[in-house]
Amino acid sequence: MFSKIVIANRGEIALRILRACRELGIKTVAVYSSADRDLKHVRLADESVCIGPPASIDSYLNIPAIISAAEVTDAEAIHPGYGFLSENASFSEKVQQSGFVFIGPRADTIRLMGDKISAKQAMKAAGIPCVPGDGSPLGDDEKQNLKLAHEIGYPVIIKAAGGGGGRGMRTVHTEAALLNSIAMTKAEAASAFGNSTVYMEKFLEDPRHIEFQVMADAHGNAIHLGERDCSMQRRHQKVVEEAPAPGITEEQRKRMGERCARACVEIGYLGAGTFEFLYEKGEFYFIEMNTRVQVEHPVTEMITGFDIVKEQLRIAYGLPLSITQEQVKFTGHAIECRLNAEDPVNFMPSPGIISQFHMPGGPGIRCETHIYNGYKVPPYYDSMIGKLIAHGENRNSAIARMNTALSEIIIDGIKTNIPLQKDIMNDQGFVLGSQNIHYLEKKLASQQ
Ligand code: MV4
Repeated sequence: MFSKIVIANRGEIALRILRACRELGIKTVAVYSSADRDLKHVRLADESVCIGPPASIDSYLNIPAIISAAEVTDAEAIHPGYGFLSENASFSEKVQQSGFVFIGPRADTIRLMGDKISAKQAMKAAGIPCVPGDGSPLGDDEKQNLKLAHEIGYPVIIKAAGGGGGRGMRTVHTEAALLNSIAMTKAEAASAFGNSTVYMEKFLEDPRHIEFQVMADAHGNAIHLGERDCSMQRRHQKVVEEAPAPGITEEQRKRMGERCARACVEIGYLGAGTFEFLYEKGEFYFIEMNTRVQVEHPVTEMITGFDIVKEQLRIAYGLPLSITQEQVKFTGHAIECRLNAEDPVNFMPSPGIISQFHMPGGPGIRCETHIYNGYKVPPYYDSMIGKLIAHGENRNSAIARMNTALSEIIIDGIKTNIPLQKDIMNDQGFVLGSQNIHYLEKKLASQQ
């Protein structure tokens, strides 16, 4: 195994990676911005290197500083976590060129999936069902574009190849609006992503967001770890995630999971990955692939008993997958509530000092957070300060355990979304399950 790696991230995921390293006997190097000297994982790491001032662009996105940190500490590999440089193909390339291992897929795979058109084409070719629409770049021929939309049928959606995660897209409900919408999306894409390429798809009106977790090694093996439902979201930020997805049958799981794993083998995928689907009227439609470990990976870990982050490290070192598909067993149900330092009503960020923190516990409860008494939540980064995960023998028991944990947890000194999470866990529609991607926003709008 590696003897030392750099953790190129902050907050709860940096601590999660540090814990996996400890279990595997890997020494850790924490890299941190000058606003993050007091992060829990920085204190726990074997070594730490300050990589710049608070602004992400100067620190956690500062490629030369991070690679220098690996050089001066004589580390062998770099784990990017999620966000920041985790899906930056040129970072991964520079890490490799500098003689280090990037803990993630190959640079060309990251690049392939970063372009939503090439991702869709690759997945279509690998037998993954995609949203209707030919998945090729739209040209300048207006007649041709009108014809394509007519064939797909309105409503359609125009998406930027360089977008993803909800950025750079526009829905079109009538023929009269099509050409202007294409022009607008192209112009926005050019300025936001430096790439004006757009494509057209059928717009699905009320799908669920269901994603499959996969892991693939460098020896041609791939497995799936089932699916997660991430439909409870607001403005493309997930709020609650769960596994398994309510109502998805064992046959659907096996069929789609095995297709995703097979696609991984076909494209030479390496490490942990997620296939994002829209799910509507019993059908799955691929939209994007994420080439990183995700915030919501713990719900999959809870129902499989499998450590995704440890496996990422093993795979990056070149070891074969530690289990076969037949050894993957799903037990019970897990729910994750994201904990954000924000106003629960108007969602404004709420940085500041945590005057008091009590971690909840009990059977089936897992709390992934870097906060502690007296920790100061800086204003410079994402407002997520942790995640509460509840596992139970079934969905109702997971919800009951989450409710217990939410009533126990104390985070004082800053505003958090804990009141919102309590509200969601007691919402009739949430308790019923299987709600679509618009459910939470509609609920919040009705409460205004
Ligand atoms: C869609 C869609 C409906 N139809 N594509 C938003 C994020 C990005 N990953 C893709 N997104 C969507 N693509 C088609 N053809 C609706 C969304 C969408 C969405 C998807 C997943 C989770 C939340 C969402 C919220 C709004 C829109």
